[in-house]
Amino acid sequence: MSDAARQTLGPSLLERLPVSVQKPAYDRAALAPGMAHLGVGAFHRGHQAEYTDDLLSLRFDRWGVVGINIRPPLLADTLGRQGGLYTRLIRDSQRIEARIVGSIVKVVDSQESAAPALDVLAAPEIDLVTMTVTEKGYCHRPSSGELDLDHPDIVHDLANPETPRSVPGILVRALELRRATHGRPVTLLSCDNIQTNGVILANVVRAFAQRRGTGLDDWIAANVAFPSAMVDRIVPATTQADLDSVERHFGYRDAAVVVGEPFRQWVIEQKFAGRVPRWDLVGATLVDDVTPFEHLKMRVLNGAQTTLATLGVLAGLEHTLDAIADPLLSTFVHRMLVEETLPTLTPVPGMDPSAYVEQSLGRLRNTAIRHRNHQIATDGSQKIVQRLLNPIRDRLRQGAGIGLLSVPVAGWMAYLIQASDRFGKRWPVSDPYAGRVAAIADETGHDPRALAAAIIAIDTIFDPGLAANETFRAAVTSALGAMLSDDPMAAVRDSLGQSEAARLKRTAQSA
Ligand code: CS2
Repeated sequence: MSDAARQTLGPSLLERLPVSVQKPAYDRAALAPGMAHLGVGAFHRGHQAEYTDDLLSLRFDRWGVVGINIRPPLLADTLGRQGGLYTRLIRDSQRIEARIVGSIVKVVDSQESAAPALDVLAAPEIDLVTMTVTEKGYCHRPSSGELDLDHPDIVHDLANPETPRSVPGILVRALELRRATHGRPVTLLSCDNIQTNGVILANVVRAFAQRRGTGLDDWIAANVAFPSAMVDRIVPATTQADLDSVERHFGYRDAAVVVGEPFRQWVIEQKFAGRVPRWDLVGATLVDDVTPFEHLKMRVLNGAQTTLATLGVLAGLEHTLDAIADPLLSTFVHRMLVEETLPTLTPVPGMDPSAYVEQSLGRLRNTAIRHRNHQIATDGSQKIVQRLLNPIRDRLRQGAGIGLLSVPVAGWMAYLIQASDRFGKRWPVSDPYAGRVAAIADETGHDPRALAAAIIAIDTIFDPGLAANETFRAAVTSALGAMLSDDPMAAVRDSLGQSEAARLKRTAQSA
């Protein structure tokens, strides 16, 4: 064995690691698989896999995780070579804490064909499937939460149900195989940042199953649970600098390092089928209704991230930490959350929403977490409904102002428009609607009114009620106009001035 191989993380290195690196406190060799996870990215490694590792240390049981990727990257090259082991670093401005997480017992690459994934998901020893497949993985229409039957992967999978490639297609095929073989119940637990993620997952799986027409949907109704969950920890995509930092600080190589902040939270709807791990013993909260927690997290923390990310890119800033260090953006995001977002939230047991805003903004100021604005702006079309449009709808229903919340909506549009050909490809974007917005920009040119109107007409993102609302259209159009000018931050300054003037007017009227 070469020196490099000897110093690469894997089961044989566990005994030789520095004492400053925490190791699994259980016998990994005795760990058997009991659940699967779809989408083993940084977030899973920094969140659910860590909770499971905590649980295994506290109360050892058959809860090893089989990690499956149906999209790149290949797991065999990283976690696979390391026997599933990886380093989880927690960083804030003061400290760096390293721990080896041992809960992933096996990894399976299923990018070429669904067969390897189906083998795992249909196996009788798998009682639970968690997933982080990103917002777009559900193939739903963000504006309604229903399965998008025009989605090319869904069209493909309905025609070829035994060789699926979409998440709904793969899950339905796995359930079909479970029903035909052992019939054991299973919980499918979404850990993606979509509001009512369990409902959306149930919608897409059951709508697909109904089209199979084999009575499968009735079996699903009786044997499969789709709890909703709110998941939280900021875990940016791992960079080469993160990999290097492990080697520098602790003296070994690890290709699957993940770096996160100290804060973590997991609130899970108590609605399970069959056996489930007792994550509630290690900090997760089980509740009857996740909705108020989801609203709080997605509208406050994620709303702030999307705002800082898109406006940050337009202002030429690289990371969330740079955007929040900017006095104008910091004032803007704080006022937006306090004045417009907070009044849309329903009370959350044991949590003070105002304190939550301050805590969330504090988390975004953690200078050791280098979250790229472009990463957060990725797939913005799938994120703005739960982060911005839903609070806007609630405000409009209350007859309240939306002058601040409309700015990041225009920011999302400007982010995609500026990247289109007509505006000179200033940055590469990744969003399923990027092509559509670029085509709109090509047809409409620079006129903000025409641009905003054509984008708002995309009914899979903007529901018809919101799209027809004149206050919304006017606010977005005015912000978009400023954002496409030479001084994009004028939109931010103007909206703050206008909302302050409106507030003073209301105070004078009520005096
Ligand atoms: C981020 C989230 O990339 C993004 O969309 O806003 O991944 C965010 O960091 C997590 O939801 C925090 O829990």
